[in-house]
Amino acid sequence: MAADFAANYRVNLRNRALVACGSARRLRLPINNERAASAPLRRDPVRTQVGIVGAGPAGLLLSHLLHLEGIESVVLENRSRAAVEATLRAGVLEQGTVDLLKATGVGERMQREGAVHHGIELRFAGRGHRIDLSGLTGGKAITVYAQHEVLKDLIAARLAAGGALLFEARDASLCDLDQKTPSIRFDHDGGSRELACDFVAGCDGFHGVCRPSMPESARIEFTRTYPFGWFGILTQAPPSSPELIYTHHPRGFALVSTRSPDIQRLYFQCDPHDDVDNWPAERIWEEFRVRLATLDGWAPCEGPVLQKNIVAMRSFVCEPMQCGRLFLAGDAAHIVPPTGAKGLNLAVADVWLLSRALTAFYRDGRSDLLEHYSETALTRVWRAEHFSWWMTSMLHLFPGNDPFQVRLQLAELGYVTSSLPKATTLAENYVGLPFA
Ligand code: RFL
Ligand code: PHB
Repeated sequence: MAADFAANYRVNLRNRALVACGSARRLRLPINNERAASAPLRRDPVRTQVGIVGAGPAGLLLSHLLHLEGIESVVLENRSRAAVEATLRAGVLEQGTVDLLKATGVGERMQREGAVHHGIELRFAGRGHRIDLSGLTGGKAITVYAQHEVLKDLIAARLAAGGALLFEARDASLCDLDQKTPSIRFDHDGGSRELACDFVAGCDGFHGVCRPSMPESARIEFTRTYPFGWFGILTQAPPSSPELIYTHHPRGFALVSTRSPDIQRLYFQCDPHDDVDNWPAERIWEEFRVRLATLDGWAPCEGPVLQKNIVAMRSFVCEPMQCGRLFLAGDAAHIVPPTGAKGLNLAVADVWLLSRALTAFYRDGRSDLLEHYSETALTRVWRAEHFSWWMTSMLHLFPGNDPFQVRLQLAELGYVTSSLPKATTLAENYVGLPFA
């Protein structure tokens, strides 16, 4: 791989300048990647081109995309492989995410085991209304395939290709982000380590260390915390519906999703401070029965509750998504409430963009895509932020149960399900806008 890289590496970029697009502060940094890719990888590598913090969808996919372009990376993850592969999160993959996973050779099991959905149902006032996603978007669809299955596929692909994934790499800290060679210090296998890189990719999620490593004066953060959470269950039962159901109800939002022919995923809006232990299975099913009921007697298929959890809901964006040689991607830079099913897909779009920019840099000696990474990514991020906020606002019960607001929600739902342009807006955002 180093030889391929050397053949491609035509330009000496020693004095090229990279401009961070921080609105609060602008940094001009010389880039020197002469030593890139030449260091042999030992068990714990000491030198790489791109140091990636976090083995979630963003970090693993970035490492995979860079590998396909002959660019070396090392992924540092503070949890164990088993813990990463067991974390229950997203389920809906946009068309663009599916196409990218397929095109880059990691979509085989997703194609076999994932379920392609061509529509969703919006349910309100006791009636269901189908949004024909494919009909409204020229044939695009979503695929329901659990995030941890995507992670298993990416980890297997990276390991099969000899990729450097260091699990249980603890206490990472970033150094010299404004220097030619930033580095990541961390503990692994009982010792302190240091990884020198050309670039650091901060893919360590909302609670990671990368975003806080940017000086406060170099970033602006936008936050909205919602006064509700989602109570999610996994149940052993056949599907209640062939398509996802997003329900507006006087007692609050409910969502019917799926995982496999035997396992279903359902959510209902709850108090974010509630405790799952307050909810025995019978109480959970009673809540679903009430919220999902239709005038013609629809009821969910029930089964044993295998897992239950509560997630808080927030919108969050950090601007810019770059500081010197640190580039943020995924939840490290932005969070959306899960109502639009956008979080994982945004992480995928970010790292696709970042991989294009890094490839242009290493292969063609162009730094313009890196310079514009933050600005380009944020344009798409804010669109998804708006869509997720809009879906959340339209479907959830807000404190005070203001009848005026409820009437507005019902008017909006009536419009979305009866107007072709409005339904098309929902459909094209839901299946995913183009990556860039
Ligand atoms: P992740 O997945 O949080 O991964 C970050 C990784 O970094 C590690 N880490 C560190 N490693 C080393 N050193 C440190 N100091 C570290 N700090 C953290 C963590 O252990 C972790 O492994 O971020 P990433 O890669 O940006 O991916 C984002 C997605 O996980 C997230 O946006 C989605 O799960 C959101 N989401 C959904 N997105 C969708 O696109 N479609 C959906 O249907 C969907 N449904 C959901 C969701 C999120 C949910 N919850 C739990 C909030 C449903 C739910 C309920
Ligand atoms: C899921 O299946 O976990 C899921 C589906 C749709 C959403 C969020 C989560 O909007």
